[in-house]
Amino acid sequence: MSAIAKYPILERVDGPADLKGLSRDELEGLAREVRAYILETLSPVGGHLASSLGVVELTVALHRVFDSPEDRVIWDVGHQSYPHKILTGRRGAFPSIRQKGGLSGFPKRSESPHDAFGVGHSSTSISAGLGMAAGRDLAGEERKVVCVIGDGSMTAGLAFEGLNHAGHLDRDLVVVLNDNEMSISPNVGALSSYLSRILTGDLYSRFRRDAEEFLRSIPRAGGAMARLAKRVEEHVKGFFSPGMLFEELGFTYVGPIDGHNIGHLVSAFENVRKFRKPVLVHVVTRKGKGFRPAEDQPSAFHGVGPFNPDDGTRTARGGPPSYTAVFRDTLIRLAEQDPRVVAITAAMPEGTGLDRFAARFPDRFFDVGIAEQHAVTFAAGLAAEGWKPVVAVYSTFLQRGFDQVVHDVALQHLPVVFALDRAGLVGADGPTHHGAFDLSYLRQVPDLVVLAPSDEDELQHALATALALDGPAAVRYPRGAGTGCELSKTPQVLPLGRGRIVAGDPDDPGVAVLCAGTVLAAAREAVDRVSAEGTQACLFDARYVKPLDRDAVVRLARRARGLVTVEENALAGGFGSAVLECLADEGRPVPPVRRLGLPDRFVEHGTQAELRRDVGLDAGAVERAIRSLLPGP
Ligand SMILES: Cc1ncc(C[n+]2csc(CCOP(=O)(O)OP(=O)(O)O)c2C)c(N)n1
Repeated sequence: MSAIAKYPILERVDGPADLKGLSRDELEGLAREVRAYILETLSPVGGHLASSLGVVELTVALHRVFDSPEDRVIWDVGHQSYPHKILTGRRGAFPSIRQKGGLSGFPKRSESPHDAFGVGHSSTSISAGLGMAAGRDLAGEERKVVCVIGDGSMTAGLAFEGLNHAGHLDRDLVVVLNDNEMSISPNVGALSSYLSRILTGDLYSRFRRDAEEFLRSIPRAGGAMARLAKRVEEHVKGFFSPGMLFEELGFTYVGPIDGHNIGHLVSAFENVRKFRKPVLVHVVTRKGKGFRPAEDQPSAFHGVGPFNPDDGTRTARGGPPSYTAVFRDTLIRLAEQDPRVVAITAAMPEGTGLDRFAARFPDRFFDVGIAEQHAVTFAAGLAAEGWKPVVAVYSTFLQRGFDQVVHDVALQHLPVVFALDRAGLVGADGPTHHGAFDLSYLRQVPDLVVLAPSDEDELQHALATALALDGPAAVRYPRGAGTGCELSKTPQVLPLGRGRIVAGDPDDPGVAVLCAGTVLAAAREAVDRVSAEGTQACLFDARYVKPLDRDAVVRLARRARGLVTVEENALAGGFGSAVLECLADEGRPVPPVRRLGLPDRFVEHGTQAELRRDVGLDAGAVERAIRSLLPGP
């Protein structure tokens, strides 16, 4: 069957302008086709499925009513932007999504004028949109700015900062709250309960009950008081607006609206278009809508690998356990031995592996919502009371909590452990998600111990070591499968600030290859290859980026003909920098050095293997670096 026959309405849509002439029935047909197209395209490759399926009707209605790109449509997080991409001229390119050279999985300003703001981290849309609204007003221009934010993303402080300022500035701004009661996992927190009480009407009933109780408690005073009581009783419903919280913040509240009813959505947006002040449109959607397996298991289908489009089954990944799984199991073992160990996630229980910890130790587990800054300071508070908090967070998202790491943890010498998952190149999620900077931004913090284990067994030891310290520590490890090495029965506490030689002779090293983290495997391959040809090379696993094993570095540098440093972190300020600083500080003559790591540019998306090859972090690149330090033929 030709593509045209399959998607007859969608095939006619090359941009939002093509939606303007469609009938209500055609808009509904278009939504069905967009959904089918997403399912067909993603089933062999995977991607952010459930959130995108949930906003199909919402996206159709937004592009029907608003005029992107003149009107700015800003998607929060952006993982739900697939229907937006399909309807804004990228239908044909959609099958390339998340693949090297293809469409990004997130809105990206350089990709399309319809992507008003680049994104990947959550809760930025209201601040960015308000800035655009303020910029528009300064320029005396006319256009709408529409921010679409999920109830999960609304839990972050940044979103509240934006709302607070928006009410104050009182500009023409539309915030669409896409409420599906889910973050990646079920949403948490008071705001989430508030929203569900709006939906059930429970808020009003409770308010009335409380008011009635209050009125009954007033003595029969008669006169003015009695008249007031009567009026309150009569008008209590009038007092009440379901979106009272948002009204108090200076927004006009519209909703709740069925987010799968295009007719209702279009009418609501047509009305809202006429407003000239902050409006919050509360839209209720179902995550995974239209694909039963995703509706039933929205967390599993949030970000998904290849799946069967008929029944949603997925093939289990074989091979060695992932670093996340080893962290997950080790932490549970260590927590069994030490009842002071507690664990914290910022809305990522599955992604970090803490879901099992939560099941095993429900009282010692905290999901704080998408609130990395709060997670860090909350952990500091727990540590101040003698607990041993482990904050499990993706490297890229800890960027949000940097000041808290410095001011609330390190400066106060509190023993908080940061388990940094997804350190290094993450692959298809691309530059918003690569954990490219943690070694640089953590290495400069006084008192903080930074461990970069080189395989999954080392990860076990690193975690045990971090938990045994009396100050703060970070342990970084990558996305994906481990090396398949044997796992020690008991995690060991490692000597502080000491690395280890894993191949070659440190007294006669030839070329010394110094590694931080799981790049060791590629380096080992390279060292094995050149050694097999009789070239002398020595391989050093630093284990710690801070404190650095200065003795070992100086000793190797004194005897080596050249040094290669390898890390999956930005070269600027990373492990290689630490090695050079150390040698400069020691006043040593430095042999020729090649530093391998992430370049001073944002690395795009692709598979991890493709990206490592591109940036020069595979075995071939290490081998070339070693050879470049040998005397010429
Ligand atoms: C700062 C930050 N922390 C964590 C994440 C990981 N993350 C991606 S989507 C998501 C849930 C978002 O929930 P919501 O906004 O309600 O959107 P939904 O997926 O439910 O449509 C999370 C936690 C992120 N993108 N950014």
